[in-house]
Amino acid sequence: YMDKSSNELLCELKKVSIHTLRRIDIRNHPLSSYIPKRGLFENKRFNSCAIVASAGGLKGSQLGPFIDSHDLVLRFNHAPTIGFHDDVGNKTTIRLLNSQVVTKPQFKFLTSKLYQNITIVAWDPSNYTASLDDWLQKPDFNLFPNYMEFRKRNLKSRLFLMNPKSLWNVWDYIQSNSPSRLRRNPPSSGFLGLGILLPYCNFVDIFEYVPSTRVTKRCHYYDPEENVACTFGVWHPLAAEKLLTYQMNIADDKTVFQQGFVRIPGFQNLEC
Ligand code: NCC
Repeated sequence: YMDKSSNELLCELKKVSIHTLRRIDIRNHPLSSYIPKRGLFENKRFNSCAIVASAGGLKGSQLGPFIDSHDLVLRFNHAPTIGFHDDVGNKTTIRLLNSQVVTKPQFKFLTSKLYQNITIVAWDPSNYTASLDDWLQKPDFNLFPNYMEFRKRNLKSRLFLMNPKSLWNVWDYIQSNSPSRLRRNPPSSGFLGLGILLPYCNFVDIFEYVPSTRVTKRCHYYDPEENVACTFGVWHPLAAEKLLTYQMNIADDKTVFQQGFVRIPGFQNLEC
């Protein structure tokens, strides 16, 4: 696996099932009727997509205008843009939220402007061996009440749930392409975001996920807290994800390590 090409790795990833939860997946469950009838982006396609990792290394990067020049911009959790436009831009097309952000009162999921008028995908980790029913009965953080309330308040909202099986499909993929044994913790939002976008984009630029020369002890660009685990991982298999992402990258090293982004070709243009 060490010398698989970008193309080989992506052709493998293309076969991994990564989907949002659909009504038919949970047919008779009360949650089912709250799920949007239409799928995530269906037949929509984007040329350029940007994923903004929340890393401290983005601070001072001045990448904002370039990030905003992408057709789609994905951000994570409660990562703000207001006050940080120069470094991270202000366009947000989609947010990927972990279930802590959906449930913990401090994030004000139901009322914050951060989550209005955009597409949202929320995810919650089931156990590796759990069935969909197990997960519905016992999610890690119970995101279903707020999910239903959010959808009730705005019937046109584009709020999706990730199929929890997809998390472990992605984990299996990372493990099978990693030299060391990984703990069974789900991938970070960062790698999940890549998996979600690749079918819809000609290419995906991921900002400050593979650390550039701006690398810092700082966890987030929006918060002074220092914690190197945010960049290199403790719970999520972050280091393995990042190595694999670097292996899929087609940009030159100056782009990756000076400018601070990797470019991953979308599934549309692959020859497998
Ligand atoms: O920090 P977090 O991640 O919200 O970051 C989003 C994604 O950006 C990439 N990242 C972040 C910081 C950094 N220094 N380097 C990076 O590469 C990672 O790919 C990361 O996934 C998450 O993945 O959802 C996570 O969420 C936080 C936290 O729950 C939310 O920010 C809400 O406060 C988790 N931290 C804790 O639970 C304390 C983090 O482990 C994973």
